[in-house]
Amino acid sequence: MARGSAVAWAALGPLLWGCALGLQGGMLYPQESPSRECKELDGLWSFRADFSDNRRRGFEEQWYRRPLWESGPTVDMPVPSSFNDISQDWRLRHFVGWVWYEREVILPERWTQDLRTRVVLRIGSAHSYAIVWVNGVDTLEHEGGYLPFEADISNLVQVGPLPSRLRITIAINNTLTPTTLPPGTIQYLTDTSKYPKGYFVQNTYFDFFNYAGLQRSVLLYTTPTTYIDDITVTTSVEQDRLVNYQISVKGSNLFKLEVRLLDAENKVVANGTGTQGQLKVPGVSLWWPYLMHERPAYLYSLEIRGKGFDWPLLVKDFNLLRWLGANAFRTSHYPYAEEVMQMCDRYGIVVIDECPGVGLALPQFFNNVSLHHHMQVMEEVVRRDKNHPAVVMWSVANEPASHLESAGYYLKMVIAHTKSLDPSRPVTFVSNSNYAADKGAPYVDVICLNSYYSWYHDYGHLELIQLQLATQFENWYKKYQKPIIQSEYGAETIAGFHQDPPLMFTEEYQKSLLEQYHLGLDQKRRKYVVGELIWNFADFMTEQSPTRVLGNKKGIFTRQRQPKSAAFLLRERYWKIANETRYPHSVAKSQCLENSLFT
Ligand code: GCB
Repeated sequence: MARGSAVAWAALGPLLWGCALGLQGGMLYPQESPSRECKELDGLWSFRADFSDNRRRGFEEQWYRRPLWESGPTVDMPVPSSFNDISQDWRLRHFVGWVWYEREVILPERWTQDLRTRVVLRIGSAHSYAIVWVNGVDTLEHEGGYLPFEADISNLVQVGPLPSRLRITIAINNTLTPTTLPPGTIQYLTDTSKYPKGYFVQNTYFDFFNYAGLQRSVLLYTTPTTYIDDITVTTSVEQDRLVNYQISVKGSNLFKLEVRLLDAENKVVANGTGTQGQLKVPGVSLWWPYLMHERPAYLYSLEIRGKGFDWPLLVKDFNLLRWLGANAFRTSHYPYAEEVMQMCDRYGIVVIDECPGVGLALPQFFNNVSLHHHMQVMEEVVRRDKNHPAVVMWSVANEPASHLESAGYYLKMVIAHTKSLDPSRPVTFVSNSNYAADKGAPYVDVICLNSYYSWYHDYGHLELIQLQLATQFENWYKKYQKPIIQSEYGAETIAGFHQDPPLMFTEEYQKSLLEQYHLGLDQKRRKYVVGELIWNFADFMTEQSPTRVLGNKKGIFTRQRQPKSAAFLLRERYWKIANETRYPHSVAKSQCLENSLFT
């Protein structure tokens, strides 16, 4: 066990215990402009997983001090991507511990010589704990995947006449512990008749594969030394169609800010000056979701100044959403790449923006360290996504064990904190509808419910769905009197499996199950049920288990984005609803579906 503990620490790595809440600075999406240049570092990086018993050889031998190839063999690793699926080595697919990435970059001379230029290293996400060195100097640490982080590295690159060559080394640990988000546990199997010495497994409590690595873009960008660090835009439509802006400038007090609001045709419709103010927009065009207005997704721009992510796949997915007549999804179960959020703004797709609070299944996961970290993560999500018109709600978790006493306080605190970060948007968490004694529901604005009638129980009894669904809705509405979204429902379906009368796992069963749900949803749709999201958009990878056939197959599209029969059923339904409600602006009903872009 002594050895076990050493491995536990190794797998865990250093964690930021007890750091203060409150984020330093903003997290604007890097965009080229007359005053900012970007240099993408996507492409092939050198890579090594630390397979040593304690997983700490990299630290003991200080691999960051010299080029990675000098301390042992490396392989090519594409960035952005998850390291798990790239090689044929099964040990890498299931690896738990530290992996090392390295890339050399040659910087433009101006970046290293011009002291009025700030050089920033930005990592789109690193799942889940990352340490970054630049030329061997410890530069940055970050806890939590799926969100960007960055460091000003000007003082490391502007140190003399010549250092235009940079070596960036990033060590990433994918271990999930009771205090990470999502949480997990490391279990040591000590029966030496069955397991070798020191054998451990990573347990998780959620239903997707724990892909890891540099899954979004890494880039360098510049700003002037006096620069806009953050922008917050809020709008009000009740009175005078006002756009309120607040701009944080760093580096100097000597600056002048001019603010221009441009419409979709690039015509200036309002002007302002200074770090905060209000712009009046006469005859404003509001941002409406797809199918809810003759001109949906109207965007203004305010001028003041990833990718496992894959553009072709992303555009294909948005085309599929349009084809279906869907206009919403939830980022289940973590924030998606920033480029996905931008597409939602442009395509009129409403987003419930969910943080990686998934797998909160055990009582010991609701501890103070986790709470603190969870609040910090919500700050990072809101900081990153607050200015997206497509984001209509924050979701702080998916199916936490919210019937537990300790979960009540925990959820109350995370929800209150999120509301204080952004009072303009509702907050929810997604409940397992079985948790009738839900301790968190009193604090949310909207109740989101997941249920799997005739799937995880009463197998095959499709005839029970309408009754069970009606009972679910009535019980929850009676108790909380809040709008409800059916946030998951669906059936595992292997494309090409057919059976009539329907049997589980066939395309016919998925269709029939959805049909029964739709009959039940239609009973409540005009009352308090304000949205429906099927589970799931496309099949996705999970850990292997007896209930998963090469991953979760509840997609209405395959992983290759081909439709199963249910996709046509949903298409008919969504377009019918769209045609019924087009465009009664006062009624915010959306037909939605869950997404598994997993970028
Ligand atoms: C759920 C979870 C989701 C799973 C789904 C399922 O309730 O929220 O992560 O993938 O059920 O298919 O079992």
